[in-house]
Amino acid sequence: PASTGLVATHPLALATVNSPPASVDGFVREFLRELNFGQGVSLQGSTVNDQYLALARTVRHYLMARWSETLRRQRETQAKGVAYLSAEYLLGRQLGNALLATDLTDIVGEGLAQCGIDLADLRAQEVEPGLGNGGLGRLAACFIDSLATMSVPCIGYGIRYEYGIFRQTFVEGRQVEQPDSWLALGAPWEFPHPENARLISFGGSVETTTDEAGVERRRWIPAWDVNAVPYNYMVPGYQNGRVNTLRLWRAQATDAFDLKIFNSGDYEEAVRAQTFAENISKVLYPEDSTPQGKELRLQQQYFFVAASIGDFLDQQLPEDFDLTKLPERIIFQLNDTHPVIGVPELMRVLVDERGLEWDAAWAITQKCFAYTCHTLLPEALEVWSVDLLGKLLPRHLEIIYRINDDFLAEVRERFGDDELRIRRMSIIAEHPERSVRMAYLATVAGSKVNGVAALHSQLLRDKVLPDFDEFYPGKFTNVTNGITPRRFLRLANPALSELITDAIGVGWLTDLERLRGLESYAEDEEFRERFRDVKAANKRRLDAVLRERDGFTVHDDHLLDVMVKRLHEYKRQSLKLLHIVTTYDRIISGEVAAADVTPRTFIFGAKAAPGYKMAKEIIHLINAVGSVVNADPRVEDRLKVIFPPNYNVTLAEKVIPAADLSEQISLAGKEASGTGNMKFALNGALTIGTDDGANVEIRELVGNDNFFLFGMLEPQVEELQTRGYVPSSFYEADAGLRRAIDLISSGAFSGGDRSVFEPVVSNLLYEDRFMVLADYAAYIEAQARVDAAYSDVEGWTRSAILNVARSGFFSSDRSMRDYIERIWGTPPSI
Ligand code: CRA
Repeated sequence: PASTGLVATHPLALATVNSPPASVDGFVREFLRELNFGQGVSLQGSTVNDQYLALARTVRHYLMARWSETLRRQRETQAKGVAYLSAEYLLGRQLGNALLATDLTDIVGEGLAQCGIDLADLRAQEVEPGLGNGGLGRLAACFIDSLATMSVPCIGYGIRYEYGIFRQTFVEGRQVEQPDSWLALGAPWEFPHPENARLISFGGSVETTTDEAGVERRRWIPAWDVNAVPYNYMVPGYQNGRVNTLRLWRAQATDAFDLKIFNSGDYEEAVRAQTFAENISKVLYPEDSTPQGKELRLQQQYFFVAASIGDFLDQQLPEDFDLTKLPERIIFQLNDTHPVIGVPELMRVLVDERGLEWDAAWAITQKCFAYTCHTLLPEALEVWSVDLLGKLLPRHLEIIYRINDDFLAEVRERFGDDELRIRRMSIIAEHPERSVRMAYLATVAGSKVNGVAALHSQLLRDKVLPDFDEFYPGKFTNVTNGITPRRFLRLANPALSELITDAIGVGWLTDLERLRGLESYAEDEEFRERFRDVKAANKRRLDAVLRERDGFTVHDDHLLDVMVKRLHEYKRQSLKLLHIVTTYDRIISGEVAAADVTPRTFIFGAKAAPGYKMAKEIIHLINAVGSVVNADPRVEDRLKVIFPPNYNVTLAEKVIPAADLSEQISLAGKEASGTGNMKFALNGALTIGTDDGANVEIRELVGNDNFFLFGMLEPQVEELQTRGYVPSSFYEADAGLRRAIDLISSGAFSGGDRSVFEPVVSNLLYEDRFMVLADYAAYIEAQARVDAAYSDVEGWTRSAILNVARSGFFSSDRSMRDYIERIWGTPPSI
């Protein structure tokens, strides 16, 4: 109803309130008001958590007007936008980013100081939403940040997990997982909208019915359903007045479940039924790149994708919208295979619910989806058994079969009855059990398919989907990943940001290629000194954080050598470990004097999937090596191995700016892109790395002299594989390697017990799927180059500055431009 009179003109009835940046006084008033009326406490009586919640809500006020304005304009213009479908968003803390986006950091800092509160303490109070595993989830968060900053219409769709990625602790050096109850102290950034809940169905059967026109139609009769409740989050652009939306869905039992409670009289059973429904959004599956084919996981995928597509069609489009125009209005970007069930879902809605003909619906669907593949590991390519899929989503399985039949008919038309090819390309695999290959379905349905770095996209075409590449010329493309400079430079590294701005002025934060302007400063002695001061200050800051967090110290005269990423054998944390053990062995055997060793602190950060045994053994070994090396007086404190538990975005923001050396040492051809590698280079660390993923492009850009390349190239890996790789032969042939491995097997890191690390050692000697031993010698040699380079202080600083200056390409703003040009066709909008 239209409001009238006083209400219509009241400022609170217009969505423009609070939009101009506040004065300090204005801010204080609003903050105290939130504290009093929102939290129900006085300033004197408030806890840090009260203050944090009140502050978050106050900052939210300043985004509110921009948000409604963005939504209003989108309704009005109906400009083409992106619906980013992702099962993961690894957001990191929100407060700092919201302050940066609104340019309120100084005002808020000052206002809080007047209240006797330190802004830093309130920022530290925030528990980060860890709704992702690693690179893929963090990438989604960077992308939505960039789109908002570039004024491109985007809705991020995902799942509001009640428990995000587990909290990692170590007990006697072994990983122990704890639930991540990130919502426990309040969730001030979210806006729940239970009134907009959508019903999502599962199970049951499919019938044939005849509609009014006498046409036979298939109709899904589901067996059970749950409510999907949307929770909205603001995605503020950087100081541009735009706020996009991230919509995460929470599962809630429907009334049907309540009714069961009432009717059955079996209260316990009824509550169980309710729990069953709500389990769907309970917890993030903690596997990174190695999904388990769990039924609940498929439920999660369908749950959020069906809710999102339904929301888009019913809520975001005008009522009389002509669905044949859908591709002009939206592109659904599939973040890996996790949301691919959206393809048959859109077909089902168009055909079964909206009454379109199959061919018309398929023409729309094929234009509305695009698919990003994030991996090459065969075990990471999702497949769902036909039994499971048919039980949970019988109508969708039918639709998939029909898509496959039509597709294979086209293949036959082109290639004749080439049965081998048909079997290779079928969306349905027959062995080891009949199942749906989600990557194939995405490739057939997607208007474009992209890999995430140049090498990865090439290998995707040549090795994983060559038949499809041949069949669909022009469908495959590359978009190299990127990272947001707002979070990973401006927020994480204020000291370096200030130095940069002093040198080249403002503007680089939204146009990162301008960092090129720093190149000439690499030759400026005074600038180099200031650059080193920044690095040293960042090491001291990290030292303070780690002391308080875990009791570790970081020496600022040590080379800080960092390997932070998920624990995965292909990433080869064990290769890093062999380098450490070798250096240690050289000291204790007297081969080198401790005083002649470059002082280094090695930092690891890594979570292992709870069910991934070998990864957990490696974590245990890192901790064990650390305890021994750190305590051995012969080392004279020149080597330190520290492994702070629970590596997450918050810790990354402290570790990366302090790093000197970035370890990117995956076996060539296995790391699709990596994005940590970009964050380090942008913050002035040098990379030691293989010719893999985005390392290839980093090296090309920063220059060979400013990058430590080592190891086999991808074709050499392939060749060794075909020739037959025998890891023990490398052990036999290399005395240094033998000594390192023997030291581990001797029990030197396990109190003399030789059995403890036997599984790790045997795996390296007799299996070594990722060829750690084959690259060992090259790695040790490259580390010697690192030592030599580090001893030239000025030369190292020069290289570090050039890494910063030449990393502008890795801004996620550039990635978004590439997606827009090559895939989406969604220009910036007002
Ligand atoms: N695990 C890749 O392994 C890549 C990110 C984002 C990954 C990384 O090399 O940087 O995606 N793959 O593109 C993945 O999740 C399902 O596959 C990752 O994060």
